Amino acid sequence: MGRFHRHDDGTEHSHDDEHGDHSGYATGTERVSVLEHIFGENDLAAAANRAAFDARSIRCVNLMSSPGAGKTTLLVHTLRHLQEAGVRAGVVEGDIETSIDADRLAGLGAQVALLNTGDGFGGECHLDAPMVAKALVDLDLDALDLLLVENVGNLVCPAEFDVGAHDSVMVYAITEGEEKPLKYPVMFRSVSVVLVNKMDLLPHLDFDLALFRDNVRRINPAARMIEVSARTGAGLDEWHEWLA
Ligand SMILES: Nc1nc2c(ncn2[C@@H]2O[C@H](COP(=O)(O)OP(=O)(O)O)[C@@H](O)[C@H]2O)c(=O)[nH]1
Ligand SMILES: [Mg+2]
Repeated sequence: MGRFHRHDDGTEHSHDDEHGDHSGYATGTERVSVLEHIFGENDLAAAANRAAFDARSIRCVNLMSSPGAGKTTLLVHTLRHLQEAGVRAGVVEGDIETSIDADRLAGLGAQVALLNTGDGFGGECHLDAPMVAKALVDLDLDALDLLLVENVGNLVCPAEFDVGAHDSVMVYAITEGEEKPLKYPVMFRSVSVVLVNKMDLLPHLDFDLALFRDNVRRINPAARMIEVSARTGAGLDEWHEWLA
């Protein structure tokens, strides 16, 4: 059996063609029931998170990517921008271990709640809604306009867990190649925006930008692609406008 998978319309099935089942669980209906239960619990917690945001008119955006694509570097720029724009921002910083990224975001005017997922089996590879709910306790939600969630770096699992965000955004580094939208379609399908990052490196790479854009379109025709460099700040105005 391939990985259990659920669509927004509620239909559920597994795919043999998307990505292999690396869970080590026995196959069969029992496993499907366990997964249904996990997703059901997660969806309840996600709805509660979203209700808490909506009650305070907070917009919540979930940032996902491979490790090292540039989420934290982007957040440094974005938090500076939000501070100047008078937007009261918060960050839920998800990492398997360490406070390295949370520390990088200190002093930029945002409330930061750190979530280390290392207690799970080998360290959870994604954030789920109950984890985010725990982090919310550390934030003064009444003093927030915008909450950014930096998910754990991974192109597979984070896309499968609703954390209660209103939108999901992917940071994609052009050093990752053109074909990843085809290899990780669940992730690319789950986002509204793909920030195509590390554009400053384009002259030094063989990266075929047109082919990458075509591949994203094949998987998610509605996704907006914004070319940026989180290192130099290029292209970030368009991203900040989208976020506003
Ligand atoms: N050249 C270049 N490097 C970048 C850019 N954005 C991030 N990096 C570098 O990529 C590495 C990983 O970035 P980080 O923000 O920690 O990625 P994260 O794991 O997604 O949070 C760091 O060495 C960054 O300096 C970019 O736009 N251009
Ligand atoms: Mg990071």
